[in-house]
Amino acid sequence: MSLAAIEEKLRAGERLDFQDGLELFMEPDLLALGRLANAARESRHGDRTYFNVNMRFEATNVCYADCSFCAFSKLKEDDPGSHTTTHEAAWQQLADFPDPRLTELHMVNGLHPDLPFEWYEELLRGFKRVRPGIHLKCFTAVEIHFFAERFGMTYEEVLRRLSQAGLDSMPGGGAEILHPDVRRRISHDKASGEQYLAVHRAAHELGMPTNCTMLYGHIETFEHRVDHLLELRALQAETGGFQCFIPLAFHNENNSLQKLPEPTAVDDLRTVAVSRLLLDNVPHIKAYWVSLGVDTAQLALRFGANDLDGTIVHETIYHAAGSDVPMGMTRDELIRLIREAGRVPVERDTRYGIVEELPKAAAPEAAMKVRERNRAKRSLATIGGA
Ligand code: V47
Repeated sequence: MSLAAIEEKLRAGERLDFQDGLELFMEPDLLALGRLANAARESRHGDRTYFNVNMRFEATNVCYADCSFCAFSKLKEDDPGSHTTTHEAAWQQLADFPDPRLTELHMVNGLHPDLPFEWYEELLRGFKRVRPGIHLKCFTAVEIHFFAERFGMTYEEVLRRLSQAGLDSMPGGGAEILHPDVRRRISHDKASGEQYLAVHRAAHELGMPTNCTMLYGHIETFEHRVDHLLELRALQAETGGFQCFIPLAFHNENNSLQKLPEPTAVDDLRTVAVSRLLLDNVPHIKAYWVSLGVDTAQLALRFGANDLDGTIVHETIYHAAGSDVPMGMTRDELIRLIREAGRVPVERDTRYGIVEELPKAAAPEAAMKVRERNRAKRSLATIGGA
């Protein structure tokens, strides 16, 4: 089917299928694809582009799983570079966060073989003690599955207990590629694709919102990507619990897949665009600036994405895998990126409640600068002439 035929389907409100997804990934005209995705984005969100003031935290990087793309985890507690926080140090870090606008703590950890379940519960309780208003977006579905197996609980029991301790929502990490042919080769010893989805289903049934991701640009094919997106779409049709989808671009340093090239900017933008078109029931598509790089993330705001993630402050997973983006960004920098893309910056909380909607720039910043310079010159000339 041609792009024009897919466009016709979209206009008629028809759902895209597997074959359409493949065609979109194969479409050579990136700008035409981007235009379709941008139209879908604008019909939902107009120019609104979300970001938040958040911080990343990892309690431990000790992980018994051996994912071939991962550069962040250490197998054992005494391996060089491994670390596990104390409760006090974790709480202090949150208490010391200087910006009162902080709304979210995003925590992802390794699968530590020895920490008791109560340790995590106490960690969450302490976070809420030091900053009662903070939203705790913590633990991937892979971690929840690990807790369930290790501590002999159902997903529901794990989630209920963590929620009673303060957990508010779950991030989307750990999805990688859901298809077993890929998963078997890159992350064979953790939750399967089905288990990843089952944990999210359990969270949604408890009323807990979650995000979802896809790690692309390594050994998978376009078929695997389309399959992955359609699996997520099917679960969303059932539960409606996904808030946001985040395509994650593979980084190749310091891991066992380092011989593979990383995805190009064209692949990044195409993946964002196809995600927006196939995941027609997931409201938000995030251009995670750490994973895409700042420039591509900004461009992605015209290819279907309507969110940039947040300030983050201290990112570790992508930096371990060779990313050279900053460790964090200021709120002003995020606002500038969004404005320069001609969009309206909207500071949000994790549930997409609006914290502050900022005005759109009157013109792209570069043009503003020229105008300001000309205005300054004119007033100098007036003074000179008086
Ligand atoms: O699960 C690990 C991925 C994920 C590499 O939910 C890698 O709002 C690329 O899930 N190259 C963690 N990717 C990050 C994540 C996330 C990020 C931002 C926002 C949200 C959200 C979730 O990072 C992991 C894994 O899929 N990852 N190593 C790598 N070498």
